Amino acid sequence: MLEKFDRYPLTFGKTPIEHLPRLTKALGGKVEIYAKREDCNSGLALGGNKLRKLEYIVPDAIASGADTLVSIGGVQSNHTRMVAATAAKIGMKCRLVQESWVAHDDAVYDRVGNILLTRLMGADSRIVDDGFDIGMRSSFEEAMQSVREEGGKPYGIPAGGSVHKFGGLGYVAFAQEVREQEQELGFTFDYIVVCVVTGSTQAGMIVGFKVDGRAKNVIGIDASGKVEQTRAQVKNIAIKTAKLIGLGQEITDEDIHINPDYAYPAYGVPSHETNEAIRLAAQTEAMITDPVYEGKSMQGMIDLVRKDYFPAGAKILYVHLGGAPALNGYSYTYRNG
Ligand code: 5PA
Repeated sequence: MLEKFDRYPLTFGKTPIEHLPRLTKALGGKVEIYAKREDCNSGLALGGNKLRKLEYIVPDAIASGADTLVSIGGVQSNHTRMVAATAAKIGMKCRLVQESWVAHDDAVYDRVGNILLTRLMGADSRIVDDGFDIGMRSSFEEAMQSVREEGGKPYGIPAGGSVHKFGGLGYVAFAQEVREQEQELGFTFDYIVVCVVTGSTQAGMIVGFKVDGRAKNVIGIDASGKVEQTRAQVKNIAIKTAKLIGLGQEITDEDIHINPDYAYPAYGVPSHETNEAIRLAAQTEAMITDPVYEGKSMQGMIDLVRKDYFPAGAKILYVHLGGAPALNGYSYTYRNG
């Protein structure tokens, strides 16, 4: 399905699927919980989901003759960290717009975690005041223009790599990888739980799992707090990606399952329940999730298990997309664990 697309390897290869027996037991043992460790996918600056997307974007960037990757995210964006890492690895420059997406104060929020790593890798990272939005921004266009004015050739990558024409391909490949691992494991997963914000991770999975009728079993847990915008973006990317790969099946509203219940109180701000979920995963499995993304999808999965949303005996694959560096920006929240 993806053979016709160039891929520039940035990851180690297949990511492990890990059984989580202590978390399974802590949640009553009625369903079996596994994690697919996208957070351990690469040696590039602590890795994460964006690298799967960037593997299909980089060949286009190189072919364009660009010398600078340009992208955008929040101050503690994982995506911009991954673009900075990719630029360093392929020998390009990197210009980033880091917007003030999160209503969160911590003395070192703009100095630690993702942004620290981003700066360390030599990216030119510029913090601006704009608030949260997953769409296209004027600050992004200004960053592109500033590279041009300095005589450089920019290559633009949208927020989360999502609305890029190849942004959905990485997670189509993910679905194929899961199918191969299911063969080795000797069973299939009934549900896949994944955090969703800018949309191409879930959209790629929807297209990839549509092949075997499982698109609707991909449960997106919204962390954007703007679920209608996110749902529309997921649908749009899934439709375009399906067309691009020649899927031959139509993506419909029934294929897109997004749960809005766990994004509160706001994007980037963990609720008490988010923090409890982060602690439970850490204390049962030493699996580290963050307050912006994976903590919310962990919270969602835990709550859905406790509510008996999943039938007894179901096998659930929690997809861990990375993001732990942001925890450093929440040092006060977790000062006592
Ligand atoms: C992000 C995104 P999508 O944006 O593809 O829906 O993925 C959501 C997601 N988990 C889930 C982690 C750890 C993520 O980093 N991060 C963004 C960023 O700027 O880092 C794009 C928002």
